[in-house]
Amino acid sequence: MAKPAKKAAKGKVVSKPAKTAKAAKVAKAPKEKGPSAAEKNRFTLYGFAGSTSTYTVALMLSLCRHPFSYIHVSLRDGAHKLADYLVKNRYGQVPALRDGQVFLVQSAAILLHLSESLGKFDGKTMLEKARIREWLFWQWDKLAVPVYRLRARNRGFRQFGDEVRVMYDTEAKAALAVLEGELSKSEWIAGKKATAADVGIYSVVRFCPDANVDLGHYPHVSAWKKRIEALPGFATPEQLLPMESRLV
Ligand SMILES: N[C@@H](CCC(=O)N[C@@H](CS)C(=O)NCC(=O)O)C(=O)O
Repeated sequence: MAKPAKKAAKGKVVSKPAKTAKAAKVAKAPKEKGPSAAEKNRFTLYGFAGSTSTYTVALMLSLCRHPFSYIHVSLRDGAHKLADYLVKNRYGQVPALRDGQVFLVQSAAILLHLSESLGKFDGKTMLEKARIREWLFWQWDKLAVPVYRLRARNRGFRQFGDEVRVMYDTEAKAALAVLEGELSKSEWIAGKKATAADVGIYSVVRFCPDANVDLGHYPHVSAWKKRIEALPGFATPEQLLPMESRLV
């Protein structure tokens, strides 16, 4: 806010001396404030480039425009089962997120933590908050497991026969039909704007083609996917998850 002009002793208004052209120019173009050192150091994400659960956390941080360091945990070398990693994630899985002094695990729980603590992609009412949790639980219950199992089979990481493949395929399609119905009624899953529920579910839907599940049958889901990809800060797994560690 501009300071009021100073009053002189006799009640006269004394205006400030006029700024030189150079000083005025400097005042007009303030330097853009980058993240502070504390902000930069706050988050470290431990993950693996091919991991969908790591991607969802990286995407959330990117959408929140928050810098983070990234530590590559080599699943191929079994680094996620070593003692120094198990103190970060008791389940021996990626991702883990260091927020200051604490480690957080389970990607859906991390999304909720980020949305609440950064005040972005969070619910604005008790009902919206409850809806976000509901959809994130549903996502793991009904959508993520079949899609991830089918994707892992396609990539040669899991072996199972055709009967099981058909079962997962049916489950994935049933879950997408539920999502299609919901997104035919509203633009976003749990609120009037994008929330952590959209970020979490997007990170599964994105990988449907890798699981041979065709999104062409779900026009509302496909349109919503494009809306997420148009959000400021959106980035792909390739852009966010390198094969080596990256410190900010
Ligand atoms: N529910 C967990 C799932 C994490 C998960 O399945 N991570 C995979 C990579 S995407 C993993 O670490 N797999 C190795 C293992 O389970 O031993 C989460 O959301 O964080």
